[in-house]
Amino acid sequence: MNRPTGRRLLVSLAAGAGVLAGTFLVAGFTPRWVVLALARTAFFLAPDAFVTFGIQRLGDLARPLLVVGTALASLLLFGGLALAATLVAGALGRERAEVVFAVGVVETLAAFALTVAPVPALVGGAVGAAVVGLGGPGSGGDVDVARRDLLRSVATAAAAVGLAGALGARRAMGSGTDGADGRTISEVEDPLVRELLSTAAERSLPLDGVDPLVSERFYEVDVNSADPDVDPESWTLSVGGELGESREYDLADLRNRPARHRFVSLRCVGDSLNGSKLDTALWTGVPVMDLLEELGVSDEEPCCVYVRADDDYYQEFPLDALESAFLAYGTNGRPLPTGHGFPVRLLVPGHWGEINLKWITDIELGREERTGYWEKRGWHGTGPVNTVAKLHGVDVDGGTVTVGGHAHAGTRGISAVEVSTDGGDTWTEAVLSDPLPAAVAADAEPSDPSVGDGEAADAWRMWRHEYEASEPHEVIARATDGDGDLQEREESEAFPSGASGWVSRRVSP
Ligand SMILES: Nc1nc2c(c(=O)[nH]1)N[C@H]1C(S)=C(S)[C@@H](COP(=O)(O)O)O[C@H]1N2
Ligand SMILES: [Mo]
Repeated sequence: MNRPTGRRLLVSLAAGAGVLAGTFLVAGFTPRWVVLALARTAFFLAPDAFVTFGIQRLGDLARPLLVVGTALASLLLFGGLALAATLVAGALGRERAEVVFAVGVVETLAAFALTVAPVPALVGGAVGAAVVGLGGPGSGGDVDVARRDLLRSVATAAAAVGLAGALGARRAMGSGTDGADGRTISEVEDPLVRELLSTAAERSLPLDGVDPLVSERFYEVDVNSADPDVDPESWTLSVGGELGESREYDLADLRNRPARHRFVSLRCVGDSLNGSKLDTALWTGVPVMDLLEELGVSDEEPCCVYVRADDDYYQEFPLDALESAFLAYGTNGRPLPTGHGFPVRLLVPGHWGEINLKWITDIELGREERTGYWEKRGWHGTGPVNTVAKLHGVDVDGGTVTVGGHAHAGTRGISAVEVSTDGGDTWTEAVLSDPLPAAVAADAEPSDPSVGDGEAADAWRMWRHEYEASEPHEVIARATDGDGDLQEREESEAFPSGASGWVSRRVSP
């Protein structure tokens, strides 16, 4: 490769970087950024086995790897387009200004085709064209680039990337989407929410390094690399569908209905046996059945619910699951964080996380079974959760060992957690936290005696066990659900129906 061609290539790559930076400046880390738009397309087109492998083997790394991989692919794509445009326009003997214009048009069109977002596409195209312009493309088939021009061009692209990076870092710091906003309970405005959160804090068992009954950091699982940014003003939910009447609700419609506060745990079917994709929050919202009853869709005997969300995620599940389902617009006394479905998500107590749709837009009833997003990829996660006792806390203080964690069995509830330190020959019952309180109407008085009463229909409990030991040993934990059924002993991986087995850990006093 001779020198001028090498320089031309570099200018084109710099233009590609300029497009990535320019679109990012406007779109930020959203699906309107070309890289994430490409990632989304790739993910939806990828073979199912590949996606399942990614989730299974790469776990939390899958998402960053996908983003980095797609960023490189986008760089090559937009760099290649810049090169093609300059070569073609140059071969046609166009003037320098026309060559630059051609690059701008090609980059803008390509960015628009990926994102369907005109403003980021235009800005991306403009930055790409500017980089090429400074790189001084020749005309009339002359594709030489002077060294000084090359430096200017690369410096412009680097500046655009730097600016985009700085802006991205600021935005990332400004918007915590993980639900951990660092507030203390006393800073929560609503007195009833404050009362419920205090009750949860009081009932939490003290365990080093283990979340209390309301998670401090709520896990996130998404099929896309960036969360959709839904405009709460124009958001609507369509309910009904194929059977009978349909109706659209906006956020104000939901907020004007009688609301409830409710503790609900969520667990991902992809959570490993002793993994951390199990969390609990206090959610605020309205029962789905209230909306369906108003529509009167029950006489045609629908079997199935089809739900869809703003990020193109979709699921199907049996109608019974909807009985106690809930449309939540609040969590722990504030609006839902973006990462957990702002403005509204579905909660289906007792069922694996995957049918708890975030950014929900459609609830439709029908008479045929369909295949949901994860079922299409081989998972069986539309049913009730498995029973599990997690063992996350192990504290050794001299000869005193304290073990504990959370136990969850969905709507079946937990009736006991037992611990064995002799390989399963003998079992001792652990201390269980008091259950989290049942759902309450959001207009109840905090002092009302019913507040804090009852038992949440789907929330984990905490367990704790303290004992003396002098030798290294294995400690095993197992739960019994509210129906009296013992946690499944046979070990299985999360794929396809959720992990099973009893958690054990080595302890060295
Ligand atoms: N719209 C949408 N909803 C979704 C998902 C998604 O990718 N998109 N992921 C699902 C999965 S697999 C799980 S486990 C839960 C996780 O909810 P969380 O991220 O709030 O913890 O959301 C579910 N709802
Ligand atoms: Mo999940």
